[in-house]
Amino acid sequence: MRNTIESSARSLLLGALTALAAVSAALPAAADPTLIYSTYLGGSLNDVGFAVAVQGGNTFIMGSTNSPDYPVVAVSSSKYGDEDVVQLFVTALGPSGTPFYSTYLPITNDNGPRVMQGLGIGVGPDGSAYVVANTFEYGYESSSINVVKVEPGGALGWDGGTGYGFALAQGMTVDSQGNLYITGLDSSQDRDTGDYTNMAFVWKIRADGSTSYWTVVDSNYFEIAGRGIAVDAAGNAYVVVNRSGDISVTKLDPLGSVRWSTYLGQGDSRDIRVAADGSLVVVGTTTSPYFPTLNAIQTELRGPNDLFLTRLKPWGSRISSTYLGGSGTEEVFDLALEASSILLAVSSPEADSPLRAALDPSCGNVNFVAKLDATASRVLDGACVGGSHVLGVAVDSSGISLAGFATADLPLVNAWQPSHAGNYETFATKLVLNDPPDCSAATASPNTLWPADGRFVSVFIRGITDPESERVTIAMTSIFQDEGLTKPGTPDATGLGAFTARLRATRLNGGNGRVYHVSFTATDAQGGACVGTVKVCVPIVQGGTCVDGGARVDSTRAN
Ligand SMILES: [Ca+2]
Ligand SMILES: [Ca+2]
Ligand SMILES: [Ca+2]
Repeated sequence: MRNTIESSARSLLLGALTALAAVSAALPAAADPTLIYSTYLGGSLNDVGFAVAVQGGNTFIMGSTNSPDYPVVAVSSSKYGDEDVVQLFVTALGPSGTPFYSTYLPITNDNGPRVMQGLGIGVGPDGSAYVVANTFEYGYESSSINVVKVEPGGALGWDGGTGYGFALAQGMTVDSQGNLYITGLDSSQDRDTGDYTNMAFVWKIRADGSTSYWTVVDSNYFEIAGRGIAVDAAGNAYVVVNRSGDISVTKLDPLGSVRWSTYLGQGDSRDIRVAADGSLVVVGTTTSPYFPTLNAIQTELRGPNDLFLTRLKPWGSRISSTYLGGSGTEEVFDLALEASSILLAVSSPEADSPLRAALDPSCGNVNFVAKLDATASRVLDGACVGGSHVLGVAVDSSGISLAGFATADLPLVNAWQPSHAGNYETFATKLVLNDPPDCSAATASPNTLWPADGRFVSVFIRGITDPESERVTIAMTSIFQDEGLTKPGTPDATGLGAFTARLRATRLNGGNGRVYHVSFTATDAQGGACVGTVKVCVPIVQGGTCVDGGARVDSTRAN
């Protein structure tokens, strides 16, 4: 257990704060994402954003800092400790990227150098933020879990946690009632033998700070930990547990009793989320060539390890499971779901990774966000943010919020802090990463009007697809024809702005058939759009064809 804590402390904390000195050279941002805002957040020493949450259009970033001048906004009680303490911060930004509060969090048990390692942040329905961290004391082989509630305006609410021992939080979430769930590992030592028993636990804390339950999901003399936790609308918790290299998912009912547990495969899980339809998404890494796959993008392990992404029915049976990775070593830092996609904050450095297929090649070797469709059957898109390393991702209908750390070269858009203050710097970037609908296969339905009896016929646009399978809205923008109006002063078509065109089923006698040119815009739920034009023929004789003389006459104008 001591080894686990020491290595966790070393790899998580020193890894993030000091070992990543060799950040790749300045690279331009990919052209694809639309940045809503992008700003540095930080002071003159090290500032690393570890996690991000969104609620009510606002973005909440938490992380660790030892900067004496981390920006503080609107919180008079905010207090910096000293350079020997790596402290927590929370910064809450409004929809345009301006912080409405930003504060240091208090140092727990303040009696010497220590590091408070940010783990996660969740936001309750009232805008209260719940922060979970682990504190490591220098010179002591111990750690504690810290929990802090931050009120909607940034004032400190309650705080709590475990005493110093061998507990380590590794996953957290907040449900729609403001209940906080933490999973991780805890350890107890037998007084007689000195042996340690390690436990994967789930700790549910109500919004008022009281404990609802603490449940040991599994225990082992070897390595074991709850790695991620998610909660469904009914208050059932789903925890993903690593046990000596084996991954399982366990469901707990709202009182903390185990309902079922299912085995996923060998590897190191990172997180779990509940999708809108109640299905579960689990991500992590694996070195196993035998990780079970089903309906997979990638069926074989590449290189020393790959990511895995497994989807489960609400009762635990597998829907799909895939490797995701190239010939190099991959890592996944965070997972976020929206209705039509799955977002991953990843490191996947090799060009042969499917996660890089939709990423701008100029992104280089930085952590980035990859977007898959909701069924994990396709990689839709990806985005990096200059030379920055993405560690956290959250999403709502207004966009994707990212957190992590930057050394320089952050693209600045509506930047509240446009300059890099020194060393590692947190950043806050919100972007829209959307593929617009595809109009290239659009057709008119019907595409031939017969009989040519002068009726007005409704014509629909078919064949529009959206890469994220979003609902697409169609609006007619123009309707032209290749011959003169049937009755001068009277339109042959209506429907501009509507989703159907109404076309007169007629043509000039003695002509070669009438061709209507119907142009439209197709817009998806995120505002992505394509335009297209379809043709509709009114032949001279039944079954005949039309010769297109071009879009010469505006069918909708009465002249
Ligand atoms: Ca790999
Ligand atoms: Ca800094
Ligand atoms: Ca789209």
